[in-house]
Amino acid sequence: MAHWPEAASIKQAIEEAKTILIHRHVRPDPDALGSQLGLKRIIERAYPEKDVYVVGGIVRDLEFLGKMEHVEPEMYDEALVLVLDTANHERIDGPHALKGKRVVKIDHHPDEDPYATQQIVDTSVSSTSEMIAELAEAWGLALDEESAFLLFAGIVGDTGRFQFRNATPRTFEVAAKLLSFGIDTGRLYRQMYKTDLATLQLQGYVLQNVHVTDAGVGYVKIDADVLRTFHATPEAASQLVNSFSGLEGLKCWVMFVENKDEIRVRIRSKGPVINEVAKRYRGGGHQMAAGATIDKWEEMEDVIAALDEVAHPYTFENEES
Ligand SMILES: [Mn+2]
Repeated sequence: MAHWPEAASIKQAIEEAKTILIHRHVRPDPDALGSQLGLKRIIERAYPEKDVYVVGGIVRDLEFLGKMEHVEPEMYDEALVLVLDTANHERIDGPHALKGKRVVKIDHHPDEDPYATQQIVDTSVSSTSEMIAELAEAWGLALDEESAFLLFAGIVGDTGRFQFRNATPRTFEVAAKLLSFGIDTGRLYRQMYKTDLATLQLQGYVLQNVHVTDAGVGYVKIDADVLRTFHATPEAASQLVNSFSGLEGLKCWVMFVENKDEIRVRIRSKGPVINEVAKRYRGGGHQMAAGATIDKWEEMEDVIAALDEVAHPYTFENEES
C-alpha cells in the first residue's frame, strides 16, 4: 500500500464534514472524471448521511461515466472541498472551489501550485484514480462494481491502456483488484474508444500531414479550416495526438490545434523531457506529456525548434536507430 502520511487526517476531514464537494480540472479526461465520480461513490456508500456533490462541466464523449451536479456558492462556507487531478488552481473546474472551509488537493502531477490547505501529491502514481483506489484501501472504505469501473477507467485513460511508462507494478496490482469486482471492461473499452466517422476521417488527415524534423520531432498543424472541413471540434482533434506515435524514429511529437483565438499545443514524448518547453509557452504537464498555448501560427516554428533542441541529443538506449 502506498504510504501517504496525510491520508489519516484527510479521512478525518471527510468524517467531520457534512457537505463534501469534489472538483477536478477543466476539460476533464477519464482520470479526472473517474477519480471524481469514483470517490463520490466510495464516500456515499461509506457515509450515507453525508451530502457529496461532483462539480464541473462535462465533455459529451465521457457522459457515460456519470453526471455532474449543481451546487450553490453558499454551500462552500461549511464544506470540505476535494480537488482531484488538478496541478494548479487556474485549471480547477468550478469558480468557488477554493472557498471551501477546508480544501484538499489529491494529485499526481508535479506540485507547481500548492493551492490547498492540505494535500497528497505523488508523481510516482499513474493516475489520480489509482491514488483514490489506494486511499480507499488505506481508509478501510469498500469499493463496489461501480466505483471500481470508474477508477479503472481513469487508470486506463492515463496509462494509455497500460502501455505508458507510468504503469508500474503497483498500477497492475490496483487494476487487478478493481477487475475482481466484475467490471465490464468490454463496455468500458467500447465507450471509451468509440469514434465517429468525422473524427476517423480527420485522423486520416492527421496521418497524411505529419511532418518530422531531422531531430525526430513530429508535428501536425490543424487550423480552423481543417476543423471545418471535417466538422470536428478542437477537442476531438486534440485527442488524435497519439495517432502517429508509432512512427519509426519519432522521439517526441506535437499537435497544434486552433481553438477560437488561440492555438492549443499538445506535446508527447518517448524520451526527451518536454514539459520545460511547454512551460515556456503558457503550459506545463508531465515530462512525457504536456500542453501549452500559443497565440499565432508564427510561433509554431519556435515550439518545434525548442523541441528539436531537447530531441536532438536524445538517443534510445539498447536500440538500434
Ligand atoms: Mn490524471
